[in-house]
Amino acid sequence: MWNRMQTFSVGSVFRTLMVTCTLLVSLRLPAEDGHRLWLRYDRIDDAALLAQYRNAVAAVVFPTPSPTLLVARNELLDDLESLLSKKLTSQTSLADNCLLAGTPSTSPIIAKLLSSQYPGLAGDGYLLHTQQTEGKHLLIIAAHSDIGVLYGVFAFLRLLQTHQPIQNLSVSSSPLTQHRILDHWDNLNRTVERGYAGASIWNWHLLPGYIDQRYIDYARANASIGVNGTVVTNVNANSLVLTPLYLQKVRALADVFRPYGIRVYLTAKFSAPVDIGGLKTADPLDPAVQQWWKDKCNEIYSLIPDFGGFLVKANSEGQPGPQTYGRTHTDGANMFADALAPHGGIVMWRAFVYDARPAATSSTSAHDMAAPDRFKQAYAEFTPFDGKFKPNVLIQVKNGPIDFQPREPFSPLFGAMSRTPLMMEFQLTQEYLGQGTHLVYEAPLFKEVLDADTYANGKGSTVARVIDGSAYHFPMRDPAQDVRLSSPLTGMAGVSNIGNERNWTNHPFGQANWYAFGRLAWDHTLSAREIADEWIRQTFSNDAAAVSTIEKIMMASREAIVNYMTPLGLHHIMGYNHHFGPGPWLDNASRADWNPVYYHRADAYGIGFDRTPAGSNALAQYQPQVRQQWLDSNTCDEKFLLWFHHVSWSHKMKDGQIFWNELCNRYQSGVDTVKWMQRQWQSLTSLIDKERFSQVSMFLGIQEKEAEWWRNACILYFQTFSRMPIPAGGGGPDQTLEYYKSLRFPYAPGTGGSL
Ligand code: GCW
Repeated sequence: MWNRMQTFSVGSVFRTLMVTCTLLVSLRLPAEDGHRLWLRYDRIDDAALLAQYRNAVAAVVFPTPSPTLLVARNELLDDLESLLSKKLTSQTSLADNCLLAGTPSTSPIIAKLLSSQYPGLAGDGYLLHTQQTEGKHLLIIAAHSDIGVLYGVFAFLRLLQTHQPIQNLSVSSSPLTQHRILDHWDNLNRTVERGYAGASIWNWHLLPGYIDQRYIDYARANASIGVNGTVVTNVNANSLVLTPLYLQKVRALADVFRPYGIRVYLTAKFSAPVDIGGLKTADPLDPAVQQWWKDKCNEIYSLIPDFGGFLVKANSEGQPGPQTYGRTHTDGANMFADALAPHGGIVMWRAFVYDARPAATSSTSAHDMAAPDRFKQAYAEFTPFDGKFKPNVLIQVKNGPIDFQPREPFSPLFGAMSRTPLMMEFQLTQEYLGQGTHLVYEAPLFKEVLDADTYANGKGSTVARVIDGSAYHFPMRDPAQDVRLSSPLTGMAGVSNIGNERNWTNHPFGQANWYAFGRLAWDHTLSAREIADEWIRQTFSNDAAAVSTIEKIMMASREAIVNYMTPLGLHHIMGYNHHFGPGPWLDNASRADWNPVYYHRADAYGIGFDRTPAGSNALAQYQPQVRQQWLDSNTCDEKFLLWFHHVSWSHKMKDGQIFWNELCNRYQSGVDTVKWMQRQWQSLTSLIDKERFSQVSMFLGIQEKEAEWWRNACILYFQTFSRMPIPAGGGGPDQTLEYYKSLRFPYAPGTGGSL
């Protein structure tokens, strides 16, 4: 060693020093690799505003008797330092223009304020409030709970990052759903089912010894948008995660997340007592099986006292479940509920169930167009059990009846389970929305579902109010008081789009979907536009032209993808298994309801799935007012037309065109919107950092090509039935249908090699 060191020349030492200095300098540059998400906290670039903010926060009083309050204080001080270029420390005595943060137990001023002026502030809600006390101007961030203070800190920082006034604040905000959870479809081998952002961020092999900084960054990002739970494993579950070796790893993650108010949940494979427990059965009514799960829960809680509970996919797509043993969903869910209840855990039991029978023994052969309507199956399986689940069970329902399509009507279950708490499941990862490369802002999709009226308890029983409990437990929330009067279990889940890509989501705009999910789970009354506005300001820039241009792109993007993939109510016509690209011609999957032809039903007469009483009558699963609005093909909202009707190619549309021409025009307009999005983005060259600008430009190029591919392939294929010419005005297909049919993508991402 010594000899080798002796061989260093002065020159090489100098070179090493230079390299080190250059590295240090470049590390200090604001790298825009996207890792910072919406938490950039760059110095306020408006001089007047900067001066105003600096004056407004002259001092900070922030006692920290808990790990969460310590995280909150550090977050506040660090971010203020970078936003304001001003170092603040927490002091003990109040001063003029002082920021005071805490809970009733850390400050008598806060105790008085909460009881006198905000008596209704709920659980983890927060308030931002300014007042004069003993001649001093105070800016108060307060909550009843420590985590509420952290939420308040992030809300305050959001005001600064989005350049809002902070002189006179009287903001209070409480979450409208209790469980705001990211579902990771991450496997223990680090593949991610339907993941398009690299490998899983959980490095199971190195846990528990190695704590990746990203786990902390992840917790912080989630806390900043109010997410308070994470299911770290795939619903297509692996019992191994419940073994002692893996539970130690899960515990390490839980320890990291705890100060950020994030609980860890696991997926429970129904067959675990057999897989890892040495039992002969996993029958939920067998006392030995029940005891096994109770013991397992005791073991988990001894390691992770705030463990959240289990998410279970049972008797769906090959997963075992209670029906494997001749039992019901209630038997299965309630068994877990009993094991978790003593510890305060919950069960999220998925309603994504469309045929318990394995494909091989299914009666639904590949070509059987009379096979049962998959649309109707979750309702049929679950409504008989309404009111029969234990109180700590939530039924987790996907937003639509089929599977996260670009557009679906809301799942009829939302209007049919008045005695069971239902949890929303949205998909953030873009399995059916252009996967890793298409810019699609999903908040308009989420809002369309949340704002839909189920009429389950009269007009105004929107899906959002079913989810937050207020549709049935009215008056649960008094908006004047911002108070929850009663509290059944409520929740919203988003299937994560996060991977180990440096920028988390691969496409920089994927971050917006993660962000929007958290914000809507907290407050579903926010509009998609408001959320886009605040996300853009924090993520890119407060420049007015940048904000308005990016907002226009985002707001147009969801309708664009509907148009170039599945306009007018088409659904499930993508490639088999990997779900990449168009495949409307596919008809040889092992089950009828895995085939695109089963869904679009194109023939010489027309196209679409008749779900009226003349067809499968799935419409009967909706309340009469909803049914009525979709029942007649002449009055049905055209965006859902082919979801419910088989219409002729010359069906008269509301704008006077025949259906075939409208279909072609929609495909074309989807492509046109993508081209427009590209032009808009190009106008931002000088306003966006180089790295993200060129990344998004390249992705938009891919999106344009794929939009054209979808248009060409679908129009050529459907034309074999309509036998009508493609109307003028649209770009024509540049290849034959045979060419499009011949394309294969054996290594398309997201299947984890498991499909
Ligand atoms: O969307 C479909 C996916 C499957 C997924 C399943 C589910 C996790 O294609 O990959 O499995 O739904 O939600 O269970």
